[in-house]
Amino acid sequence: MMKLTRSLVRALALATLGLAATAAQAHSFKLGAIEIGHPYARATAPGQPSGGGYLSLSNAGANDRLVSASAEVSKSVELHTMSMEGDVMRMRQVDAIEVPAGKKVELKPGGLHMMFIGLKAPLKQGDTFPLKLKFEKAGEVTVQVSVEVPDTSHKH
Ligand SMILES: [Cu+2]
Repeated sequence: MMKLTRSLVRALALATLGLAATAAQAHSFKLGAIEIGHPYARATAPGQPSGGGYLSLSNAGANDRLVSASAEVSKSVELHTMSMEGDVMRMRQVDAIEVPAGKKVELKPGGLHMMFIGLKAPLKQGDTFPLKLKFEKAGEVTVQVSVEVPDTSHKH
């Protein structure tokens, strides 16, 4: 009885380690022909109402569109684009983000991004949280977002 329990515990511990290692090394997700690379969010200060989320979308299949995103960490997740209006960078909500066939689309600071609106708690560096992405054709996938501190030298 004791022996069985101990080996079970060891097996569970090894399985957990294996999963953690895989997540840290790869940190990309697949949904059919679409690969979702390095989903991350910026760490936020206490009281900050919203935060930015970023990832890359590589599409080896037919034209598709990212139509919505949702996460437990905030009331809603909006898809945003940034553009210059005169001398000012402004962001505005878009209905969908096009993911053309054979292309890689980057959601990154200063460009297309996700916005976690109405954060329930600050996003802390090192935390991860699930994010559900919905594509028009490929359907839905849940990815793990890692919370990172903004680093201007770190190109995504
Ligand atoms: Cu935004």
